[in-house]
Amino acid sequence: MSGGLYSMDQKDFDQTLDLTKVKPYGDTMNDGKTQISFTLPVPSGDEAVEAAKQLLKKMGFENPLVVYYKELTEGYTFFNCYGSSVHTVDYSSIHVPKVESTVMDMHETDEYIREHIGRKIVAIGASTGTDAHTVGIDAIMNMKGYAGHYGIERYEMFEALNMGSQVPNEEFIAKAIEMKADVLLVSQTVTQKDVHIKNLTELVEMLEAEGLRDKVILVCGGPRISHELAQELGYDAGFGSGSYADDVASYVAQELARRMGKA
Ligand code: B12
Repeated sequence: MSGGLYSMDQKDFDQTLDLTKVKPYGDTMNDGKTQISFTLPVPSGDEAVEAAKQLLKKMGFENPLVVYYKELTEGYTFFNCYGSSVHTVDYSSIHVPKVESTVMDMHETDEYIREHIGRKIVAIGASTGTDAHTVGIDAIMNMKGYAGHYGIERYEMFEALNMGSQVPNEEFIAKAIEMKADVLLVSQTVTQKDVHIKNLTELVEMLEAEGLRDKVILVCGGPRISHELAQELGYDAGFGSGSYADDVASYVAQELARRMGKA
């Protein structure tokens, strides 16, 4: 007898990809299958599982399934769940603003700077304000680099200073003036209560007050930073998770050359 557990053919499944109505892909096209985890401030037990399922339904997941749950501490339960999303997005209408430059490696960027700018580019970087996270700015600037990408300190055609973390905006600007910096690299990791917006906005306002804003290329970065947000806040460019020194150095070199009329 034909049929049985493994007899279903590909053609039995929905294979229609409509980019105006994209859903999560689990096992087959358009099944909407999604994994989601969260914590509820309730004690572990059957009522907690039921609460998680009801919440998933309200979030737009059909056939909600709690596959794992555990009390984290008294009165708090963590859940791992699956469900099928009923929602879709129109992928074809999406436009994400991006930094417009050609990404080059360290040697290509150094060569580009020699040819188009003819001197070293001075760059200073810091995690500003209250932000104590150093790993992001180090990844971009450190000599040793990050994930196989050398940081800006290693570039022959950059003079780079990494001021570290919790650098007050006043100190950062004073150093920029002293070094006649072409580029300011600002890192912001903590976004609780929008503190990154406050720190980033304050820097722009202070640069404007000093008459320096147009004299520097102002770049920010961090896990919750996008190019769009950076531009909204008055920055020239923003780089989020997964960016490397190559992206930043290439952009800065090309932008400076453009401003000098030498691109
Ligand atoms: C290590 C760490 C710490 C260490 C930092 C030590 C150090 N020397 O840096 C310590 C323990 C000090 C710490 C403290 C805190 N932390 Co912390 N920390 C982390 C952790 C685990 C890793 C961050 C990291 O190093 N990422 C690796 C780097 C390489 O990634 P990245 O920063 O995203 O950088 C990349 C890009 O964003 C970009 N980039 C970053 N900066 C720049 C700058 C420029 C110019 C450019 C172009 C690009 C760029 O390029 C980088 C490379 O691709 C994260 C959780 C996580 N797993 O991410 C939490 C995390 C960032 N911390 C968090 C919090 C809440 C805190 C505290 C407030 C906790 C507390 N209540 O005390 C304090 C804040 C202290 C302060 N005043 O800032 C939250 C932030 C949540 C939020 N949305 O705000 C996170 C996400 C943890 C969490 N899930 O809650 N933390």
